[in-house]
Amino acid sequence: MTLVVGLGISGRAICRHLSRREIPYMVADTRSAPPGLDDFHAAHPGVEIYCGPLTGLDLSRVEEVVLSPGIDPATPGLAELAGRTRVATGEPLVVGEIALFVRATRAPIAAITGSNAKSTVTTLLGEMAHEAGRRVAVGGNLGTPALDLLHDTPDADFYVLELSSFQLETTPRLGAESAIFLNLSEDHLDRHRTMASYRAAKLGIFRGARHAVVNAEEPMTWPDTRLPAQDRFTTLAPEPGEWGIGRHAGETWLMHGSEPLMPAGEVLLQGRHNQANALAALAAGHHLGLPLPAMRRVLGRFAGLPHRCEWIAEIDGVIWINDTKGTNVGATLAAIRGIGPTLRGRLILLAGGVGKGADFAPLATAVRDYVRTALLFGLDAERLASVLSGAVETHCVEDLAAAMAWAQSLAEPGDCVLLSPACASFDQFANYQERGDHFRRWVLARQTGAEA
Ligand code: UMA
Ligand code: ADP
Repeated sequence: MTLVVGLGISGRAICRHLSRREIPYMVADTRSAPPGLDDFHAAHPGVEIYCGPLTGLDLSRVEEVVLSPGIDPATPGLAELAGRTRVATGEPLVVGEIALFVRATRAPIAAITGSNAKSTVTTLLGEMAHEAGRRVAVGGNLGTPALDLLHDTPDADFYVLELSSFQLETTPRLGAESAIFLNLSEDHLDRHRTMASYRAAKLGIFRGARHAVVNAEEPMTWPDTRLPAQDRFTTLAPEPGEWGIGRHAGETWLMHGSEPLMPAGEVLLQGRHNQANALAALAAGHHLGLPLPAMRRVLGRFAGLPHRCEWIAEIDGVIWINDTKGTNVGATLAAIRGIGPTLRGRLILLAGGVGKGADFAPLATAVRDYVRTALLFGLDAERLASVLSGAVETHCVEDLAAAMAWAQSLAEPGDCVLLSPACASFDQFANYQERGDHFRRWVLARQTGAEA
């Protein structure tokens, strides 16, 4: 009997996968009443479901445990199973959904991880493959859960998977054709506790990989072991063989070593950090045999995903940008540094929520350089204020709505109101999308009012 832990998006995908393969399983969820329980019962009649603390579970019939990413393997009831292996296969007893994915397909996998830019690079690489006429399926931590891709696109030439540290932590061997580790900055320390164990989880992307793409400027993204092939990207002038940014014909170009690839100005995504993202996608695409003209066309037209530095409106000379996906310090820094220098005025920063144990201090310098006022809300508002108040004027407010109302009264023509919270949303919202949607609705309603 397999035990599936967690009844969220991944848990349900794991159950569908096991049902399709007629592998017997039961389900456990640590919550007393997980959302959607009745629907699950209806879709999977006869499947045993346990709700509550995992210490109350009888594991005597369990041959394998498949964890959802939101479940910490150190949870009491599971922690005792760490290090145990399955007698039949010698694999760890406790794995995650991606271990089942690897077992079920022989198609090549391009895998993307990092603290930021995973979704952007995953989408870019997927679009590049489509453009090149390849049968590609894209998902994982973004969009369709990995195991559903196998069912939806069983004949894929290759799979492009965005993978989180939580998913990699429970994947014994990924065996990726190309493994991309974009960057590493503080995130999820409430779960991983130290940067060393957060990084160790992410390094799982390289287990069994044939090719790596790493950030030349961030040694923390480099594998600890030698892989058959490796590409490095940088936003500086590239060393021979590196993917970087250099001068060609009097212009700034994306380069592969000394070979010019495309003018940087033709990349529609804005900001230096997005040029790094483009280079990472180009390096992986090159390894996967995608032709440069197809990759260039995608970079020339891809305007970015919603909720990532998304331009919503300009009202009375003030620009409103939704970067709700800025859920950690690294992303918010990239947004401030990317947008700040382009303004006539200054930024009004809306930030706060659940800081996941991160140190906010690295924000102070960029905030001093580009922010007029920081309006802070949510669980960690005070902690943010204690770091930022030395740099700029700060105010702690009840919630995002209050922050937006205040921002509107403070902003001057030429300014930009930027929602880039540096925090997760779940103290006041269901998820980051709901937070961004709230921002967008509020702004668009003001725009309609302003135009009326
Ligand atoms: N939960 C419990 N008890 C349980 C099961 C879940 O309390 O028994 C709680 C968890 O603590 C968590 C929430 O329920 O807060 C969701 O957990 P889950 O594992 O059921 O999550 P899914 O709904 O399966 O969604 C997951 C990813 N979420 C997490 O890793 C927390 C989604 O990424 C992903 O899109 C989805 O699988 C499909 O692959 C979201 C995310 O925030 C966007 N990811 C983090 C990030 O990107 O930084 C890692
Ligand atoms: P992820 O899936 O890793 O969360 P996203 O592509 O959704 O990545 O972007 C998350 C956040 O990171 C957004 O706020 C985005 O603007 C920001 N971001 C994008 N690229 C970079 C980068 N190279 N470095 C730092 N932050 C980035």
